[in-house]
Amino acid sequence: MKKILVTGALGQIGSELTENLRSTYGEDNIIASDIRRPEQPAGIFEEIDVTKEKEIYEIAKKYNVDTIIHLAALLSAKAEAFPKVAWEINMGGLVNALEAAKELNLKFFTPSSIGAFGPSTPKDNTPQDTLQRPTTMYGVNKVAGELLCDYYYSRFGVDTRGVRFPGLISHVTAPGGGTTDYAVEVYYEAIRKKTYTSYIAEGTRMDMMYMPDALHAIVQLMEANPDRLKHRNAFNITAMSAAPEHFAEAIQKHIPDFKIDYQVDPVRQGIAESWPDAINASAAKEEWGFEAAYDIDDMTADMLDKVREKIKRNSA
Ligand code: AKB
Repeated sequence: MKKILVTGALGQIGSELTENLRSTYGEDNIIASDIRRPEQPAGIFEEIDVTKEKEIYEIAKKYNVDTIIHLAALLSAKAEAFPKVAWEINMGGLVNALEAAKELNLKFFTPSSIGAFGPSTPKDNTPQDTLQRPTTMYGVNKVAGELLCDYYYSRFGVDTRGVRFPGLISHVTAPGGGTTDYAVEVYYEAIRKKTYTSYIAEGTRMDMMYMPDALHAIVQLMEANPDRLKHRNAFNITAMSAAPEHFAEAIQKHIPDFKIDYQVDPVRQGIAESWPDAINASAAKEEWGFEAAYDIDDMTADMLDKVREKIKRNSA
């Protein structure tokens, strides 16, 4: 990768990835884009509505990029609330981005998710290649997206790559509209109130990952030797399998009087129960050396420090 266009650059992954890529590949080589302009743009920024057929193509051409990292999408709970909009953004945006990559001969990354699995998928040690019959609009989009990326590779030779992200945890930009968002909220509430009411039930395990590992995985996969990639798209990756009480236990090591209670949201609980408990990431390890650096304790120590500093800064 030398010159990269990032869509959805103001989102949870995009905001950190853009900074990370700028420090690795150079400020002038990263074109951030989103549907709205940031309040304080830093570096090159372009407004792109991914659902408009030619907008991605035109900006990619204008800057002569060699790679698109396509992140613009609605997350699972939002997609369930607005299924038709989710189809338009998640699928319409993806096909427009892939078309741009095809026309301009670009490398291409887009994330899939553990949401691409469904209730009939094996729940534990979920294999890389397995049954995928998701029951959410987000899941339908993700499976179709995985297949579409495979198709653009085999039919048109576009160098498409991607991972299935678990829930991502970060202290920089809040996620919005996801099922796993509780795993970010819990840290803010632990610092602010020493208590958190979880909308996901006790005992509900899902795969999770700290954002630095997610960013590293994107770059590592994009720079991987293509000859070693048997799967290319939708690699299972994970750092931990955790339920709300595991976050509480990790937080209590730093804030002993922290308490968690539960007020379950049936929609997000239903989505969570349709996803795997713990996926198997061996294909990503074998084909491009994926490895997560943070477990739940390392992540919790760092999150609590960073969130505490942030809250102090914002209230100063
Ligand atoms: C969500 O909860 O929708 C996302 C995901 C796991 O894809 N964080």
